Amino acid sequence: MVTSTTKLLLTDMVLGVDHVPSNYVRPPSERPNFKDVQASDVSIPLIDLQDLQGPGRPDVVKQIGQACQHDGFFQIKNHGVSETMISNMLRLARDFFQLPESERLKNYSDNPSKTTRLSTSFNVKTEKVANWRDFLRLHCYPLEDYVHEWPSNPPTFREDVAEYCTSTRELVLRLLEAISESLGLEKNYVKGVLSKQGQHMAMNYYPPCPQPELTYGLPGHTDPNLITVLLQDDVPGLQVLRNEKWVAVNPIPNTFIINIGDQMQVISNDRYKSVLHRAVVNCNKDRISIPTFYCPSPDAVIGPAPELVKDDRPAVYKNFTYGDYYTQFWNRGLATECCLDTFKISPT
Ligand SMILES: O=C(O)CCC(=O)C(=O)O
Repeated sequence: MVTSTTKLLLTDMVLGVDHVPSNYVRPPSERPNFKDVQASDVSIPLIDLQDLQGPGRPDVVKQIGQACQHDGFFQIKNHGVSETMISNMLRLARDFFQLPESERLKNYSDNPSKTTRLSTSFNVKTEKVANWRDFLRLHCYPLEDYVHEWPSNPPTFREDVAEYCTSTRELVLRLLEAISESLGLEKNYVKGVLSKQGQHMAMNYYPPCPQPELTYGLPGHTDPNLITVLLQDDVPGLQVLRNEKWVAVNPIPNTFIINIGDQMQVISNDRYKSVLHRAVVNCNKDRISIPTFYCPSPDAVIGPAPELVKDDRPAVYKNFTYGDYYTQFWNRGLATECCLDTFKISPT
């Protein structure tokens, strides 16, 4: 007989489960503590990109720079990705996770170095406590290297996801120019350090959870990449650490949430912040989020931009390759102390 413990994916294991299995339960001091979480209201800036290519550009660039410096997170509207594409993506992700188990499992792998894979939690090979999440992870740039590996069910998956990836890449490149300018750098500076560039995407699926106070969809972590463009459905779950308090970022339809990743913190020599964030779950509704992770390619050498290193602001990080950083990130597991600390120049 197949029992719940033989299921590879959470989606299949949770059917009929009325409590959180012990391997998902966090120790009391590490639990979400919902009563201490603040509602987002105005705390995460919402930036209108309408004027980014017009006479209002300096003002939009300034808003982006301030958000990167003070919040590490901001929301954007009028970003150029159509509402139809956004709703297609959310529907496609939902349809994928509703496929029969045998169909989904065709994509299963627990090896983080695979470029297309369906898996669960974070890194089932190394972690001690599991997370209430299944995810499909895809490499997406250059598209022609990867599309043939992606799921072919639902039938429009490859075409719709490829279109979305192209649109989000264009958006990221516009944001990178603005971020470079906001740091006082030449507008192609950040793009220039990424070597051939990389783009990954996750489709995160968080099933309803019978005891959400005991576990996480994803515990607090920073993103190892350069910049992340997050699309979420209408179910709240994302929380961001701000002034040492967790703040809920409630969904606003057709907006993206942008966050600075570890590599941008390094390039900016700590002017911009890669901030801890987490996903919590709830007992009523499943939730979908779709982060696009924009990254350097593995051979790219990352370090503080020389123009941002001054006598009174010495380099905080040594130079390293993104490949080394990324391997370290996946091997150590999600932890609240940031992987960046390992790459700091030790004080003499
Ligand atoms: O689901 C979310 O809102 C956050 C997802 C996330 O942080 C991640 O996939 O790294």
